[in-house]
Amino acid sequence: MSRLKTLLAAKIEEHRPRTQKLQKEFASVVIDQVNIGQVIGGARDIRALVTDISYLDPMEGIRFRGKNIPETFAALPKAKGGEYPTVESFWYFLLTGEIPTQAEADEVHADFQARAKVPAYVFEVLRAMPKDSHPMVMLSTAVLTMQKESQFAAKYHTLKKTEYWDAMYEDASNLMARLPEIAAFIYRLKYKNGDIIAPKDGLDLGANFAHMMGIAKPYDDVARMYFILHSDHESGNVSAHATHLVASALSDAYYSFSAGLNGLAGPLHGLANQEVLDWIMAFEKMLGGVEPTEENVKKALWETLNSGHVIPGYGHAVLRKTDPRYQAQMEFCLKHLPHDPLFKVVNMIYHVAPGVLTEQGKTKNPWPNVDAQSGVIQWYYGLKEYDFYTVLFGVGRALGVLANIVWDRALGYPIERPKSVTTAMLEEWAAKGGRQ
Ligand code: NMX
Ligand code: MLT
Repeated sequence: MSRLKTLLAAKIEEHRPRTQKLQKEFASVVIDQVNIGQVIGGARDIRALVTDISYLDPMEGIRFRGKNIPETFAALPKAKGGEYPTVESFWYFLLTGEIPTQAEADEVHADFQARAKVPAYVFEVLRAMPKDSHPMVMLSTAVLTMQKESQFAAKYHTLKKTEYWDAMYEDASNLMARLPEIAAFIYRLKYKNGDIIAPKDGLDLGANFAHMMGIAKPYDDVARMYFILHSDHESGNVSAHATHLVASALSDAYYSFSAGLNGLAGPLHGLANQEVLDWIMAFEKMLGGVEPTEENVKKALWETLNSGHVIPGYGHAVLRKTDPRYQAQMEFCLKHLPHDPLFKVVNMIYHVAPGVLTEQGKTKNPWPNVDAQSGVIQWYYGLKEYDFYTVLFGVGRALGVLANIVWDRALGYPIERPKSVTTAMLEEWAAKGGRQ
């Protein structure tokens, strides 16, 4: 057994009594109350999910296993010749909460390489899809197509409940190892006339992805940074929750992650990174060669709001300040592409949009989220087909949601099944001032 899996097994054994004790001795302790606004309003803020993999503070932003973004980047072993940690070391960290040594990270790399072969039928299915399929449909389909590889599904009838996590870990690791090649294949098939670049042995996941995309350095670091930043955002976001929900029925990792990707493909969630570029391109087209200024940005933002649409890349269900993932990418831009014209427009929007949204007075958070800043980096390195951007989010998001469903099975979380009520019941409780 690999060092990662051995450590994970030990961590699971150590953790299980904590969950069991809470369930057995403290099940009736109240930690939240639910009001009508939350029931109608998307379950906002209801404390109803458990994860130890990441936590999102509204003001501070995300912490992975207790570390914020700069701490995470600083703590993990870096890729050879790169400024960012390897995705492999981050996977080890997300699963176990421990910082791997270089040797342990190298072992994950070797393990991923051993698992990386994508079944040929996946490429056949992708090639057979309509040419105008959205890349997220292609990614989700590719993942679902591989369901027949699931070890969890194959062994389900023979496994004890305490052994479920092992098969889920195998499925999650196989999926994680294969996703970069599938994503790059979709890109080259769709936008590069099917001129596919084969994976190369010896490269870490980020570098191999850059290689298969056909984009030169420092895109290897862009890929590492991007996948890590998009990995996890605690458990209530749509992609994480959808993955967890489907996995709670003991559906395997393929079914579950495909569901998560389908949620990520919504414009209020991961597709917002595509929407941001779409908004900027429409704005520039509308200007017809006139220089963007804060004045004409402001006018365009108001036009978007007045037409009843959202400003993509702004607002958040939990965050109440600028997303630190936005800031991390902005720092990258300031270092690598400070004079890029698109970066300048993104910064102009950052100067103007929070004021416009505040003046409009609807959103609880007028600040930018991760999606407002991610496309500009991709664009700069030549990835201008922005309907592909959510696929990049999806590969990154796999790290978080797959690590989570391994732990879901390890801790034996049950099938998720909240209770629904009728509108008449809500009206009755509203009239009585509460549910007696
Ligand atoms: N532009 C215009 N209106 C907005 C925006 C925005 N960026 N953000 C929120 N609002 C509106 C929202 O539509 C709602 O309007 P109404 O009362 O008419 O339904 C009102 O403000 C209150 O919404 P909030 O409670 O502030 O936000 P909520 O938690 O419901 O939604 C988002 C969160 C992220 C869905 C929302 O801010 C949004 O639609 N943002 C734009 C899309 C986006 O960037 N999504 C990506 C989020 C990050 N990710 O990658 O998933
Ligand atoms: C995410 O990364 O999932 C988004 O920021 C959405 C969220 O956290 O609700």
